[in-house]
Amino acid sequence: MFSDRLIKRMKKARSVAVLTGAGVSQESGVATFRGEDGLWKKFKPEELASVEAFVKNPVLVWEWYGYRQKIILKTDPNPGHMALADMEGIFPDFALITQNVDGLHRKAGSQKILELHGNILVSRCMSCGTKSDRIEPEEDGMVPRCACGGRMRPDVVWFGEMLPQDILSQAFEAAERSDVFFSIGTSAVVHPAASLPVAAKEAGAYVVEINPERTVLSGALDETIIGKSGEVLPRLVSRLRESGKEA
Ligand code: BJW
Ligand code: ZN
Repeated sequence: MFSDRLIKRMKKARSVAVLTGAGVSQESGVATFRGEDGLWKKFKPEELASVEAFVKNPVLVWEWYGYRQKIILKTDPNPGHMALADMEGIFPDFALITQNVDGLHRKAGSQKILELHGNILVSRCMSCGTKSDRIEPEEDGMVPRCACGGRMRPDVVWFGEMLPQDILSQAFEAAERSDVFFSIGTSAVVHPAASLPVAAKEAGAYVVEINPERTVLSGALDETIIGKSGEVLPRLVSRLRESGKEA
């Protein structure tokens, strides 16, 4: 399953960066966005994940986020999340960059996490910016309000919105200084996150994708390991430990 080239690069690596997407949480029971069982099969992204959509129909948008929050609260990290938490202890410089908003990497014990698209379990007031970790809305058909009277929205990054700039800069820096970069469980169509594997490759990293399917990026990377992250990652960590790689 693992090429000699990859194991050799990983044994020598000081700096490793990982980009994760919705596929990493699929084995925890969180639906991906695109693909056969993807969330966007039922809902169009532009109808739900943009400021325009929220302004047009805040009740519908909150129903979708409330539904997902309730699912996410009941989920637990899977062996893929756990293996990534283990990897943090193996390399002196390790960055976990995630597009996921479910908080499962933190629940698995990862500490150095760069959340590019925010956190679905946090809400933010559109008027005063106050954040809350109350699960919203308490009833269907409601739009939660802040104490100031402003509308609360999920603290995530919607289409057309800027990503948090300090986190994005740290992500590009980590990608560019990495010796090995992994793109795991992402369709790699949403930018700027999808530019990270390319930036890593251009800066000289060995770039590896882990996904049950090839993606638009596969041809531009060093290798694609076809498989589920919850199966591939624990085997990779075991293989590294067998090869004598320890922090
Ligand atoms: C498994 C598996 C298993 C399944 N194991 N794998 C450059 C070019 C073109 C467009 C743009 C560009 N720059 C910016 C844009 C516009 C836009 C964009 O990228 N559009 C494209 C879609 C065309 N980007 C933006 O608007 C971003 N903002 C921005 O750039 O601001 C600057 C700016 C502003 C204004 C004008 C100009 C510039 C913001 C993007 C925000 C994305 N937000 C979302 C919603 C978050 C909140 C929520 O959760 O509701 O983030 S969209 C959604 O997609 C979510 C995800 O994080 C993101 C990525 O999806 P991901 O993780 O890749 O999931 P999937 O479902 O696509 O893929 C899952 C994969 O897993 C599949 O490959 C499966 O095979 C695999 N898999 N089982 C491993 N067991
Ligand atoms: Zn407020």
